[in-house]
Amino acid sequence: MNDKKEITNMGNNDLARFKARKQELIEVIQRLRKVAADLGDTAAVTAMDALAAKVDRDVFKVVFLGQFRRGKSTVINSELGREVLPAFAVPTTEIPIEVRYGEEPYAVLHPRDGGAQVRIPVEQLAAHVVIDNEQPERKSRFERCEVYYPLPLCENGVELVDTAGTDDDEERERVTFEYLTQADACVYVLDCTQPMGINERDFLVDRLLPLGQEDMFFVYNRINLVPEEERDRVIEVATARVTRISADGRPLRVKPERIFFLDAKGALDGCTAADPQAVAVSGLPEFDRALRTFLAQERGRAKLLGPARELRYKVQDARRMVADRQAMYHQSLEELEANYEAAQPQLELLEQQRRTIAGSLAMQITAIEQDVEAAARSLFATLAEECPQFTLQAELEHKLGANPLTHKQQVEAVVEELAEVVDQWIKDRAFTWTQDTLAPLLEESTAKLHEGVSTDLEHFLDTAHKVMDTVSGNRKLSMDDGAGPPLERVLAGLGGTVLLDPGLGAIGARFGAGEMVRAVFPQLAVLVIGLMVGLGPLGIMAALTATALLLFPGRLERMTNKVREKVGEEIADGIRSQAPDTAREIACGVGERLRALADAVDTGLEARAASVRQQIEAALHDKRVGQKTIDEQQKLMLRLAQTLNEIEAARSGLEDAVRG
Ligand SMILES: Nc1nc2c(ncn2[C@@H]2O[C@H](COP(=O)(O)OP(=O)(O)OP(=O)(O)O)[C@@H](O)[C@H]2O)c(=O)[nH]1
Ligand SMILES: [Mg+2]
Repeated sequence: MNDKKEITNMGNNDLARFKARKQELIEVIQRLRKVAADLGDTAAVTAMDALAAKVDRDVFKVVFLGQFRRGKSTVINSELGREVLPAFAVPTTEIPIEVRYGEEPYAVLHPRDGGAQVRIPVEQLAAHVVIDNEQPERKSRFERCEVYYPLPLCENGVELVDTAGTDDDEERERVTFEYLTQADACVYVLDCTQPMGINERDFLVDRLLPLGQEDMFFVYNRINLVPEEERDRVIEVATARVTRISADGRPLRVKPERIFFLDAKGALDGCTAADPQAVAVSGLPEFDRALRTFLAQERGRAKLLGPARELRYKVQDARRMVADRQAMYHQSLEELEANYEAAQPQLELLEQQRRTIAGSLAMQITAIEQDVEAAARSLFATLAEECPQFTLQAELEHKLGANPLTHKQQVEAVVEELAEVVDQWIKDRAFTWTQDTLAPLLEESTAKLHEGVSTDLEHFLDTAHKVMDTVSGNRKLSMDDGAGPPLERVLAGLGGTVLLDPGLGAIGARFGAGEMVRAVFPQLAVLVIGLMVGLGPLGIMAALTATALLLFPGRLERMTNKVREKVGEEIADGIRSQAPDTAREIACGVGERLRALADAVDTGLEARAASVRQQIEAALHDKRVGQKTIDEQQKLMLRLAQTLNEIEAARSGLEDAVRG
C-alpha cells in the first residue's frame, strides 16, 4: 500500500486542483477579452491575450543543486524512472538540464553562440552534457539543455532543473547560482555518508540564504550506504547540521519535515526493475509528495493570486467604459462632437502628463545610477586601500625558502596562492557589499521613486477620467476605482508581459519598493559578483609573478613579506584601474532593470490614453451611422454590463478560493 503511486497521488491532487483553478482563471480572462473586443478596446484585448498566455505558460521550476557527485542527476532519474540524465562516479553534469513534459522523450541543446538548437535522442545526452574530465576546463559548446519526457509530474506544469555540481568549477557554479534566481523550489542534495561539510554549509549560508532561498528542501542521499544499525544516529546528526545552521545569528527556519533521507540509486533501480517495494522504501515517495504539495499550495497561490488581482482593475476599466459609452449614446451627435472638442485641452494635458512622468522617471533613474556608481567606487577604493595589508597578513601554506623548489617556482607558488586568497576575499567583500550597502541604497531610492511616480500617475488617471466626464456630458461617474495603487493599476493594463523582468513590475506595483528591490536583488548580487570575478588578481597573474621575480632575485627567506607587499600593491593598482569601468557596469545593470519598469509604465500610459480616444471615436462613429446602430449598441452595453457582473463574481470567487 505504501507504493510510490499512491503516496505521490496525494500531492498530485493538489497539483490537479491548481491546474483546474489555473484553467478557470484563463476562462475568466478569455471572457473579459471578449468584452474588450466588443467594446473595441484593442489594448485590453492584447493585454488579455498576453495575460492568458502568461498564466498558461507559467511553470514551477524545481532546481536541484549541491556539490558534484552528490546524486542530483540520480534523484531526477529516479523521478523519471529511467537513467536518462548521465550520472557517473566522477564530476558529471556540465550544463543545466531542464526536464519538461513531452509525449516522446527527446532533448534539445542550446548553443552558447546563439546558433541553431540541436535536437537529439535522450540516449545521446552523455556525449553533450558531460564534463570532459580529461580536459575539465574545456567548455561545452552548449549552454543549456532541455529534456522532454512523459513524466506525469511535469505534465502538471513542473520543470525539474539539474545543475552542475558546485565547488568544482567557478563558471559552472555561477551558472547554477543564476538559475536559483528563478527557482520556485530549491532542492539541496547532500550525502548521508558525509553530512554537510564546511563548503556545503558555507555555500548555503553565504550564497543561498541571502538569495532568499530559505524555503528549501534538503535531500540527504545514499542512505543505503549507511549500515542499518547506524541509520538513526546518522539521521539525527545530519538533521542537526541543517537545522542548527544560522545565518547572521538567525537560526535557519528549516522544518525537519523538509529534510529527506533517500536512496536515489535504489529508487531508480526499483523503477527499472519494476519493483514497487524497492521504490517504496527508498524515501523517494515522501520527498515527492512534500514537493508537490508545496508547489501546488504555497507557490501555486502566489502564481494565481497576482493575475486574479490584476484582472480586477481590468473589470473596473471595462465597467467604466460601458457606462461612458451608454452616457455618450444618450447625447445627440452635435452635443457629442462639441464635447469632444471641449475635451481637447484635457487630452493634450494627458499627453503632457505622460511625457512628464517619463521624463521624471528617467531623471530619477539616472540619479540612482549615479548613487550606485559612487557607492561602488567607494567600495573599490576601500578594497584597494586594504589590499596590501590583507596580502601581508593572509594565511598562506607556501612559505618562501621552506621547500626544495627553485627560486622561480617558489615565488610562483606564493603569488598563486596569494592571488587565490585575494580573489576569494574580493568576492566575499562584494557579496557583503550587495547586502549591506547596495540593497539599502536601492530600497531607499526606489521607495522615493515609487512615491513620486504614484502622485503623477494619480493625476494622469484623474485627467483620463475628466476627459470622459467632459465628453459624456460632465456627468460625474460615481464609480469606485478600487483605490488600488496607481502603479498597479497602470501595469495591470498590460497583462504583465512587457517587463524585461516580469517579477519586478508586478511585485513593485503590488507591495512597494522594498519588495521590488528584493525581487531584483538576486539578479543584482549575481551581476555584481560576476563583475568582481574579473576584478580579481587571477587575470594579472603573469604580470604579478614577473614583477615579483624581477624585484627579488636575492635571498628568499627575507623576501616573503616584500613579495606579499608587492603583490598587494599590484593588485590594489589593478583594482584602481578597473574600478571606474566596473562601477559603471554595476550602475548600468541597476539602471537597466529600473528602465524596464519605466518603459512598462510609459507603455501602460500610452495604452490608456489611446483607449480614451478610441472610446470616444467609436461612439461618434456609431452616432454618425444612425439610430439603428445606436439601439443595437445600447442593447449590447446592457448585456456587457451584465456579463461584467458575472465575470467579477467568478473572478472574486476565484481570488477568495486561491487565498484559502
Ligand atoms: N549507492 C548509491 N549511489 C548513488 C546514490 N545516488 C547516486 N549514486 C551514485 O553516485 C554517483 C554520482 O551521482 P550523480 O547523480 O551523477 O551525482 P551528481 O550530483 O549529479 O554529480 P554532478 O553531476 O557531478 O554534480 C553515480 O555513480 C550514482 O550512481 C545513492 O542513493 N546510493
Ligand atoms: Mg549530475
